[in-house]
Amino acid sequence: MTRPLSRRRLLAGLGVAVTAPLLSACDRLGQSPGFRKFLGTGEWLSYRVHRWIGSSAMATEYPESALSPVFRTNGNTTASSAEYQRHAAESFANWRLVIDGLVDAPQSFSLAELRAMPSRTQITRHDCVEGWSAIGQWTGVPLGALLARAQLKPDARFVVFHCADDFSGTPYYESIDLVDAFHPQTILAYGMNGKDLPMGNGAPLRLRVERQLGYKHAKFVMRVEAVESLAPIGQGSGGFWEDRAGYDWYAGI
Ligand SMILES: Nc1nc2c(c(=O)[nH]1)N[C@H]1C(S)=C(S)[C@@H](COP(=O)(O)O)O[C@H]1N2
Ligand SMILES: [Mo]
Repeated sequence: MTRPLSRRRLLAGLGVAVTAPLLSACDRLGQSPGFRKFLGTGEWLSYRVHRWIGSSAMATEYPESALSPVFRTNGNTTASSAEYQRHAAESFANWRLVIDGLVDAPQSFSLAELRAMPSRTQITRHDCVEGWSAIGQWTGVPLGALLARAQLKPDARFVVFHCADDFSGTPYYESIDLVDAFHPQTILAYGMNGKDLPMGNGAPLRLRVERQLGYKHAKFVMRVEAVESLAPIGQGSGGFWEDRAGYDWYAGI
């Protein structure tokens, strides 16, 4: 079990800027026996090691010359719901991202509002668990900035991404902890390779959580929900593939 004091000292020694509420939220997470049981043993080890040595470590960023000539699509390449198709037909002019759950100030943002906010552009490598990788450029709003506006309640532990698409009627969703949610490279991207995010890659908005595998990068994000526990969401394992196929919830690279 992590001793908060020594870890705080370690992080301070590394010169890593971690806000106190965030760190204590992470400590509380680690101390929660339910959460420990929720992860596999190897997964738990990798989660703890990553949290110990590098809560703020950055994923590698690449120069433009490294961009893959083709960034393939994978999984769903559209969402079949009538609502999503209507938004797509309107070029997402009336689409809104909702942020709710354990927040004091629920938010909703149009695409224009998101585009007007301070943005981050990063060129990173996407690694799919199926064995392919591609380097792409992503532009979007840091998730942390949106969560700061929504003001997380103290009992919020995870952030859930509800997507517009489904597989045979089961909606796609994903979730991450607050360390990844507030990581500077964690963005909700509306741009890819200098253009609007193509539908196949998750238009109008998709998550980039660069230190984890591809399936965590939820496409077609409609709603971001702050929760205390993942148990009541979907089948309770924290994501579509985690529920369906036993994929690790913590897919740290
Ligand atoms: N909503 C949604 N998000 C998703 C998926 C999906 O099918 N639906 N597939 C995941 C998988 S397995 C990968 S590898 C990436 C693929 O992203 P891309 O289509 O931009 O290559 O999206 C992830 N996010
Ligand atoms: Mo994937």
